[in-house]
Amino acid sequence: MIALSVLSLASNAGSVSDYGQLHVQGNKIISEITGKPVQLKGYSTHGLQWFPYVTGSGGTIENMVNDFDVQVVRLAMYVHEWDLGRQNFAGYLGIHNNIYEEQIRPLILDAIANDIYVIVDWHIHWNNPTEQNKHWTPDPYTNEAKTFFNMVATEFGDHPNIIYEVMNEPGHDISWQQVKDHASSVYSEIRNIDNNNLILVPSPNWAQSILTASQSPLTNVENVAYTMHFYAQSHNFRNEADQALANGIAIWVSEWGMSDFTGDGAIDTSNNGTSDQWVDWMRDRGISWLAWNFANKGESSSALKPYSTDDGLNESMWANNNLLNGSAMQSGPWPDSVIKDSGKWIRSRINEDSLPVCNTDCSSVNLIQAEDYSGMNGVQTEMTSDTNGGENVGYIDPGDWMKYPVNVATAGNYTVSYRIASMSGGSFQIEQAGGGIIYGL
Ligand code: IDC
Repeated sequence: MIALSVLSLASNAGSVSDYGQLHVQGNKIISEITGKPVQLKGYSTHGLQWFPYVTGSGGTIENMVNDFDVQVVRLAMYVHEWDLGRQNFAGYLGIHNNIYEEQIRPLILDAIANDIYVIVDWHIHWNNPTEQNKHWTPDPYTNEAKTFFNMVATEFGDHPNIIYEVMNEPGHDISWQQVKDHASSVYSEIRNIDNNNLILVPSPNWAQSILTASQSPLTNVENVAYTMHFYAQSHNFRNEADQALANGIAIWVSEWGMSDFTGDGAIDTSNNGTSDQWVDWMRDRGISWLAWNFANKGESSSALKPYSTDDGLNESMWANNNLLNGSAMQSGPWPDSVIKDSGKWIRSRINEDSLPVCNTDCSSVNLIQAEDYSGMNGVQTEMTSDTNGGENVGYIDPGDWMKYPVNVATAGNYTVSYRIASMSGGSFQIEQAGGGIIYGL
């Protein structure tokens, strides 16, 4: 039996109070508070050395939480990146060796103060630099990463807010084994100090070959999810990603953009367009995501327009530009006039309910995964190799049930189809709120 109940979903603010410690279980991220899968949504920063945030109370993070309802923010800490404009190496191991003290540390504190999750990202593009892509970094800086994450874990590891991303992206020249070597080394360093928080490991080939990662994940590790990155105008590898889920790994999209892979170019905000298909796909699988990027750069993936003197923003609230040599970011709040189309679209997708529910038009709901129940009696989930399956629900005895929050806002007739298999027959029914009304009879 399936019980449908009408529920309102938890608000976005205060995500860490709502969900607490996160744990990877099979291909899902589970909240220790609700015991159920969670999907978290938010934004990645741009390179904080170029677009520094206003830190502290009333700063950029607080306004991202208030205005954009982010539940998680990713701090892209560039490590060693050739900066064409400055003809020097930008980042933590480059000329911005103050970036941890000036940006990362205060922004972690801001995330904690605002009760959201925060990803600390070792933002490297690890590949052999070419004439065209001079910024690629030919070294993952594993030892430096260990020292860095040791420092972060020592100070913040007892906060469930913290998520470690041991590397942004390994390029096409880097083997999966090389990535695993770096990741295991940093993993052990973090686990010596912090046994609880989630660790994100990049999948190979610019975090796109998630299938490869799923075929040979790290062994003897706990609470590890694999990152997958895509740019909606350039990439569609959802089928491979479904196979990766079926292989049993948890996926975390720590970076995706509505633009093409350069971070710029046209974007598509249409229904069933390139971004819509991806975001629906992540919603239906409960995959957490962070959009690239929350900054005011003149590129289409950036949420905000480059500021100008007449846009009504209060310049005294801009980040101190001299400190890090960057283009200042304002603390917010941001009037609609400075938010780009991509920013408005992402904001509305962050704001929608995380579970696959139908709030307004139930005819548009296309898939609720069986294992995404919000409560149950007597059943168990298991991996399946069925197309788009992920997991299925089994061991169903008489009287067992699963519950799904579906908010049917408009009265009407709706068709529900379900996929079901049984070796010995049986019956199945859909009820409202556990029994009063039985549908479809
Ligand atoms: C891009 C920025 C762009 C910057 C470039 C090099 O959008 O302004 O000049 O990096 O630093 C990624 C990377 C991410 C890229 C993004 C878009 O993780 O750093 O940002 N991208 O190219 N992977 C795939 C795409």
